[in-house]
Amino acid sequence: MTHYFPEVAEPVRYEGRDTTNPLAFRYYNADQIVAGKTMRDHLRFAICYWHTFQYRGSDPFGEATFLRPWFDNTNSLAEAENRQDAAFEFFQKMGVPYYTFHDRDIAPEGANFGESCKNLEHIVQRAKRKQEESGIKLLWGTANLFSNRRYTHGAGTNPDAHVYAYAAAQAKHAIAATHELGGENYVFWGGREGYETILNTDMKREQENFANFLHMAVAYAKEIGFSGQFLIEPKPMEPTKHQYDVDSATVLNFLRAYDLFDHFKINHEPNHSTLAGHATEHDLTVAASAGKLGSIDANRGDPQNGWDTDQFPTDIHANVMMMLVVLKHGGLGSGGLNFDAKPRRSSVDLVDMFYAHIGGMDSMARALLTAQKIIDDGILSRIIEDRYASYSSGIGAKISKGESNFAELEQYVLEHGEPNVVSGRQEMIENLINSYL
Ligand code: XUL
Ligand code: CO
Repeated sequence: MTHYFPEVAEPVRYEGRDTTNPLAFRYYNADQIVAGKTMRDHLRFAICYWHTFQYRGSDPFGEATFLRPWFDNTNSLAEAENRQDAAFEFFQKMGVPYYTFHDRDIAPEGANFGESCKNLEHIVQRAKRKQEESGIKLLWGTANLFSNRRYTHGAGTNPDAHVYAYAAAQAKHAIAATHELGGENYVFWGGREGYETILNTDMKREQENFANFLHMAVAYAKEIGFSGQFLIEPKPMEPTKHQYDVDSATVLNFLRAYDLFDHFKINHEPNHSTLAGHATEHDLTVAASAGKLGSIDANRGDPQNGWDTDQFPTDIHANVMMMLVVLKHGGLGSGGLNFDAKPRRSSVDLVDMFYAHIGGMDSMARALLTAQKIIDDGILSRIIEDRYASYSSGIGAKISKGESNFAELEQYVLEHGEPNVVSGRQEMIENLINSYL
């Protein structure tokens, strides 16, 4: 069998923070126990197929810069097999437990729908063997319902029922493939589920149709016995001008409105929150507070760019803010940290794929250790407890239990006069967090 990454002969190892080896982990020590769980089980890292094995470095102004040896420009099944061999070699060398894919990343579209399904089934059977041999598991699968020109007006929100049917048929096979491979989740990201101009759009109808699409997916999962978690990945724009799944709050409202709440959680992506004008920790907290934190597409944006740059998450402070929310809400469950991230176009070498993922894994591992220390020290939770202490007794407890009313509260104010304004201590708390970094 060809070896695609001869430069990195052995799997990447943990060598501790003082190592000078750029191809070693400084913080990610898979078997190290943190708060009763291994780092492996806390972080549940996944490598994505699309950026890592499909993306070739092209941008709107220039051609491919990554000359990957698994491409032969035939878009054939043989090419897909080579890509799959490269992918599994890379997963194993990086020591991640999981991977993720779109149906069209792993297998090419055929001349017609039936042929596309056959291609997918062939690659799925091969993936099954490779998963068994390597122990690598599928975190989630999804359908690419946005690249082909047929989806230019959307998939599950398309104004044409024929395209809608095509998207449903494709999703059916992608769910079946995910099930076949033991996928622990299945993702819906609505890249084209939105609109360009309201002048030609019936928004209510599109949203109702999309809700029906998701109900059909739930019914199909039940029919085939797929018990993985369904996830929706919010993003406000790009490629569509206005996408319906703007942010966590919008998605939760949609799920509640269309009786889908019990069947879905959120797949959060930091760079998508940024595009929605939120801090990542805000959007994550909205999902987590509703018990809907499903998984994370770990990446970061660029504060100076207004688009989805999908960079590796190497900002330690941002990662600590993220891990604080994750740990506080009991971890990622069946989700994980999926690197929906790509090296820059100028990082042209195969070895750059290793540096990129090592950086992401080490930064998240370091953030896990730091966030757990902050939690263990208890200062932050005491600050929050004290801040809301007035709701633990007296009139505050009555308010909390929903047992008060406006007249009683007016009487309280008449008796107690003007409240004492207390400091939020924001700067002190920010300094405290920095003292852990
Ligand atoms: C696009 C994006 C997707 C989803 C899966 O911005 O994040 O790759 O994660 O369709
Ligand atoms: Co994503």
